[in-house]
Amino acid sequence: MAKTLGKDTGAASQATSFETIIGEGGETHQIAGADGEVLTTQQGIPVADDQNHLKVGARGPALLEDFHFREKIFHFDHERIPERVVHARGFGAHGTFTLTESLGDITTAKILSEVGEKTPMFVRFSTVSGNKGSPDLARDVRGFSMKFYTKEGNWDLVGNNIPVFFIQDAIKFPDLIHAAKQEPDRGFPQAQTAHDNFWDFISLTPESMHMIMWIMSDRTIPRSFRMIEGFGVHTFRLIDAEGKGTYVKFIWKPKLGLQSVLWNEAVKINGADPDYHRRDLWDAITMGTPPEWELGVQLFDDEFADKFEFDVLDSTKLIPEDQIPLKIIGSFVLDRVVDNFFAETEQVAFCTQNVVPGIGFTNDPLLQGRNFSYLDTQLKRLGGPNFTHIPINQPHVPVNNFQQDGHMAMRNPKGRANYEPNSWAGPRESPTTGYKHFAAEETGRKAQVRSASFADHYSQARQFFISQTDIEQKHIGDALVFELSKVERVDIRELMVGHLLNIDAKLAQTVATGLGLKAMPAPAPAAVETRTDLPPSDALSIAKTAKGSFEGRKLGILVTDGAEAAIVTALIDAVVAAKAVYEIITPKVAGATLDDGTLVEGKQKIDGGPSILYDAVALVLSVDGAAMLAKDKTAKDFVSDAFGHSKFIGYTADALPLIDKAGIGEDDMDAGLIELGKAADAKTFVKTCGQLRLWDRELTTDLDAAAFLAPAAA
Ligand code: HDD
Repeated sequence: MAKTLGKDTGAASQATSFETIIGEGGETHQIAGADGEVLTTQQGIPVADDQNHLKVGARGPALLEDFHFREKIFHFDHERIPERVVHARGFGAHGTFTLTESLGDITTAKILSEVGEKTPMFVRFSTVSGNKGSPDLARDVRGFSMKFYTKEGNWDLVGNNIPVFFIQDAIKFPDLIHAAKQEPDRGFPQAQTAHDNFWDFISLTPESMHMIMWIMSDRTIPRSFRMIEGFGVHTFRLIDAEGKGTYVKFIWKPKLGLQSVLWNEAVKINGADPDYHRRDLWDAITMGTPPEWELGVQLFDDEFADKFEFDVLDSTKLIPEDQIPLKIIGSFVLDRVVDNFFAETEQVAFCTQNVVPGIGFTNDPLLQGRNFSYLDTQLKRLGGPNFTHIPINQPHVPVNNFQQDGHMAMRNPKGRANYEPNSWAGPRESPTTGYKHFAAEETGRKAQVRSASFADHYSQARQFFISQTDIEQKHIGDALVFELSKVERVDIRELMVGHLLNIDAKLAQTVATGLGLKAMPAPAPAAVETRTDLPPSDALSIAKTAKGSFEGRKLGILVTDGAEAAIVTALIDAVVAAKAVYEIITPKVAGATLDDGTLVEGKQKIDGGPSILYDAVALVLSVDGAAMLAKDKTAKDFVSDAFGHSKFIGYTADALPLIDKAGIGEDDMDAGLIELGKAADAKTFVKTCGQLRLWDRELTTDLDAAAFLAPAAA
């Protein structure tokens, strides 16, 4: 006998009503009310029972006749599509690009020439080497793919957060990716380059050395997608109405500035919140603080290309902003999260060859190969040639052609003509508005060759390294030592140090010391000697371009019962004024009762809110609260990690026993520990947090600092 449990008006999220009853076997049935939505099969047939499949008797065998059961299981069995072979882990959002400066004199592309034009767009951020379920804070390049739904069709810019790439010719891409991903015999490591195969390939591929400097830098452990730059990497071409070309590189800069975390922090974030980056973007958009980027271009002609030190077709090289300053032409904002992750983020299909009239390719041998690969990949992933019919991939302009049929065809034209030329009706060519490829003059011998102009593999690697601040250089050394320490073959470690010798002697020495090499290996053979005349460029450093603001960052406020309400309130006010956000962390998630009797709710219980999730922390504790937390390992880790990660820590005097028990003695108290004696101190503290980290502290908290501080070998 069914037993009625009660009626529900579905107040939480649904407007429809339902009745909940318990079935004979004790299972729960939710029965649609009079105005309720009725569950149906894919054929629209109403379903009476979604808890039990059809059987002979209550304990008998299943019957094939149960079409609802079979359809439901069949559909579930086919829910997955192949994950992307690279960049499998990703997160997307919708936004709008607005043009502020016209490039109408050098391109016919409307999106780049009509000032004020707002173009809807979709962006997908990703990591490269991990699978779909890998953690967000893997040390990895971030993909930065953009689809612009322009008035002239879709334009895809499929870039990264690093302006150069590992290889020069697309034919090496499968080797690079095989080497970076899990080793084929054992199926690990996941989302890590710290293993033999990767470094074996790299040490035998000197063209990757510039990229290696970038991936060993803090760029590959970003604080947030909102705080990374984007680069189109290749030299593209803009084309005007007369068919004249202008070379262009696309670069986008985050309004919040660049920021990264520390490696020790990244490792812990991956455990505490593997979705750290996607949650951060989701939160920022849904809380009404949408991230924004400026889109800049570097424009140049053949004359510059001919005199530039390197080949502009070589994707392992960049053009320093000091040589060609960035021209900011617009900005885009990401202000809408997806309705459905699968439909949008998973099914979005970016193709480098999707360009609109006025934008063209160059002969960059990496780009030429990509233009084949992406379309090919979509066929495999999305199962047929009609992936452009999926809403996220559909252009926002009419699509008219005679391509027809195929799997899941959703756009099926009416009428008799399905060919052209024809004597019926239908779309026709347009020599005036149609896409015209750049009419390049090409000559040459048919051969499998690499241009000699691509042969310098170390000079820009060195330029990048010398452009970093001391602490950034230290991080590059730390990362190399960490990764190469995971490499089992000593000859690979040595060969890598040999390459580093061609980049910077001190870096090579730091890494050799860090690895405990017995002797310095010989420099790796170089096709072209490293140039030492390339000047440092500030734009290549995260620290040198810092904005000095706490905007968009997050303060973690640890609070116990009896803590000073005035300080908590002042901190919250200061954070809000700084356009930042905060989370209250309490010993129990229900919250803490402050000294004025108010209850402040906890967003996190302390075990779920370690300090690695915050940009800075404040300890607002009562005497009893501090005494209690001083005995708690998690609370001590909260403080010692924040200290070890060079974060700013605000504290009330009563919190000192916890600070002490966290291993921070009186001698360790530095300018990054700021006492919150009175409410007004909160403002000063949050302003100081705008410096983001007290980097000097790292030299006293890290064993590897010794190797870094040692003088370079002669
Ligand atoms: Fe690629 C995906 C970026 C070289 C072949 N690539 C992919 C994505 C990004 C990049 C961001 C994810 C797209 C998404 O979000 O869906 N790839 C780059 C950059 C490169 C690059 C910046 C060098 C400058 N890629 C590259 C080469 C090849 C590929 C040389 C092959 C010859 N890439 C692919 C692919 C992927 C892809 C296999 C996998 C999934 C997809 O395309 O849609 O076709």
